[in-house]
Amino acid sequence: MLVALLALVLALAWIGVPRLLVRDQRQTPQDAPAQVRGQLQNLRDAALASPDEFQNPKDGSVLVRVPAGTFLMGSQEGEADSYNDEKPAHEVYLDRYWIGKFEVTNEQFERFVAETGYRTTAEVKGFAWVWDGSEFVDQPGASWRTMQERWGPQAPVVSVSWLDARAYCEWAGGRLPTEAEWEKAARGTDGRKYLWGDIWDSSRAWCHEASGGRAHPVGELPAGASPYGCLDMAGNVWEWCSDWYGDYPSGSVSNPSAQVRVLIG
Ligand SMILES: [Ca+2]
Repeated sequence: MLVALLALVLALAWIGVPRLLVRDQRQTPQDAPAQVRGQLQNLRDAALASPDEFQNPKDGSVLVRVPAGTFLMGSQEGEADSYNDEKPAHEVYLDRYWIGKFEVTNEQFERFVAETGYRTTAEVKGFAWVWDGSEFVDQPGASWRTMQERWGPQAPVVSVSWLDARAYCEWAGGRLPTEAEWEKAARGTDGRKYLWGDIWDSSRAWCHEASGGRAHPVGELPAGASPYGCLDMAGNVWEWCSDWYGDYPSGSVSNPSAQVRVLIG
């Protein structure tokens, strides 16, 4: 699955940070275009709301419940379109958690900024890493604000650093998901390769060839929903995870995290 996602992401390169850039132990790019999908856990409201879905009043995010249990993480040896850093496939146990159904939008991020006065890394440094059609370039003056002007309030927020993403999630009452939490929310527990099954379908995700080279309002492709109902996990924009990057374990693990920031989906 990760393999599939990575393949997709590489195809998507108009926006996002190639995961391999994160792998070489350099500092995570502070101005990387990315967005956040807040993940809440043990929030009091969750227990009072629907058993499977509720809305976080702080930022308006819809959260879906992912039950406790194991799932298969990573790709099998010999699997087509797979990368070595996504192997071996291994069983992971996760406690129950809640994760954002949609990518966080510009409108939501603006609410966070209005309430806190937060300045993103790109705004402090005076530039952001922006896809120019063939590669990422440092673009003076670019930030989530300029990208909002370009793609609109319902598009996912981009040009936010990992620190920005973490700050947003903390403000919203949650945290970034680990890579394992993200992957389970995307592929469920039956070992499927893509969110919807084992066969790639470019009509279900805003991948490079279908997107027109731009981000789209979140949730426009319901046919691309994950088994838990999460949307745009494949395609649209990449999303920050809380983890540090690292080798996958060879055996089963429980509630893992790793060591270089992971950007996915
Ligand atoms: Ca995505």
